[in-house]
Amino acid sequence: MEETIAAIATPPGEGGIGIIRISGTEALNIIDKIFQPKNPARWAAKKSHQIYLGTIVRSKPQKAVLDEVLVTFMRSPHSFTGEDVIEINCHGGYLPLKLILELVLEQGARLAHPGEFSKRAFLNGRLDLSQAEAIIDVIRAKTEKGLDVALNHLEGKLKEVINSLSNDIIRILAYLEASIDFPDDEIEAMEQQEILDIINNSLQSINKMLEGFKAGKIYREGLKTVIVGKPNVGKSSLLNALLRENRAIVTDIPGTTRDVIEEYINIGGIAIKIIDTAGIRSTEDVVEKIGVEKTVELIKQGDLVLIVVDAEEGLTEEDYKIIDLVKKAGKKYLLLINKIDLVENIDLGIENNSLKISAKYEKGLEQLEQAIKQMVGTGQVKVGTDQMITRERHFEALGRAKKHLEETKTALKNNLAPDFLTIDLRAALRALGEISGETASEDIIDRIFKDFCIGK
Ligand SMILES: Nc1nc2c(ncn2[C@@H]2O[C@H](COP(=O)(O)OP(=O)(O)OP(=O)(O)O)[C@@H](O)[C@H]2O)c(=O)[nH]1
Ligand SMILES: [Mg+2]
Repeated sequence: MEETIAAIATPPGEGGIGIIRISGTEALNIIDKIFQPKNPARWAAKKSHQIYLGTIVRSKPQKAVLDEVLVTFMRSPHSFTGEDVIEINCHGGYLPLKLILELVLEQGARLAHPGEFSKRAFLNGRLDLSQAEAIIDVIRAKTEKGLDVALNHLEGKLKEVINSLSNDIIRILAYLEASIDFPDDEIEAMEQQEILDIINNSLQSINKMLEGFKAGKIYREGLKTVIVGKPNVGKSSLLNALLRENRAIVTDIPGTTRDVIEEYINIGGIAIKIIDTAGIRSTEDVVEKIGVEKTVELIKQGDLVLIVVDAEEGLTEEDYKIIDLVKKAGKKYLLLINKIDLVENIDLGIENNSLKISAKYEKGLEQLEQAIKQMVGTGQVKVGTDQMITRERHFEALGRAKKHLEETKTALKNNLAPDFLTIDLRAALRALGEISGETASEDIIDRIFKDFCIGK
């Protein structure tokens, strides 16, 4: 029998209310022992999906009321986890939550692991894996668009698409298996065309999702934008200007920033993660050197690089080296000519993707935001949010499904025996099943739920 689990479901700290969640076969027994309902007759009926007012009472070491609470009861299987679930709404202070949780644990519940409620929901078939992942994305969404995609997945939109792809493959498999059992009937031309059509349709739908991945990922994680440049060109000033607050220390001493600073801004519904870095130059200072190495690493991880140069100084050899570094990493970048307030006329005349700005006097920032929006290009990706994939895991599995479907197509065209086709079709099916969780290994499943917080 599964153990009954319990945890505090609300974040630590003071709040108006706090919630303790209990799930499992013992949930009702446990709450019965510690809850004194205001209306015992009503509580005795234990109607599901109702709220009951009362107090939580401890009997040891001496009888004491711990808090006045509202208890919600959701009977299996109509609950989040699919098991009997009790939620105790108490006052949102550290002590009531802690004391009530301790009492619940004393009565036989075990403290839940991170994500264990969601994992049970998955194991009991209340959610597929893509929906479980969406829970975390809803909680962590940084923009409304990111939230929109996550909610779509939570609702099961991605699950539907994956299911329908799987069902098509299963249909072909069933047909092919029948023809393996009756080998005398060859696959006729007509049927072959039918199979091809189904596969082509599936491939089209998969390709669309793969294409939308970049945009989807940006919606989920934000666009990683790395600010680089020589020391003292105004990188931290730019970060502050974009954030509209003084987040990073700005001084006229080169080498001010040594640690990487990360913050989020919202440009047109897209979360932009801005990363300020240590200035790049050949350096003897050990601490600074580590910072520079980190910067090179960050360029590699970034989606977009903002290269800042000093208008007064013009483009120096060091600037060109940095531009080269970014180009070599194959990154999209914008060249920002900063401190234009200090010069009358500048014509650095090289890069067409350059912008003139003044971080200190907040000039040219709107154009910069506009340019970033354009470079993201998410508007050009025509994928509905319902089939937009946002996770590397989904992208990778879909890529494999695609490969196997293409191989099936080749085998079909070469008139290979049905056995050959079924091998690839099964592999495609397995790949799709990893997204829904049907064929995901325990490892993958564990990794996904470990990412959750306790109580979720
Ligand atoms: N006139 C003018 N000064 C600026 C502008 N932007 C930055 N500065 C000044 O340039 C100096 C360096 O600015 P920072 O933002 O610290 O430069 P940084 O690139 O982060 O420098 P490091 O962290 O040392 O690599 C400061 O004195 C800023 O006030 C600008 O647009 N115009
Ligand atoms: Mg700095």
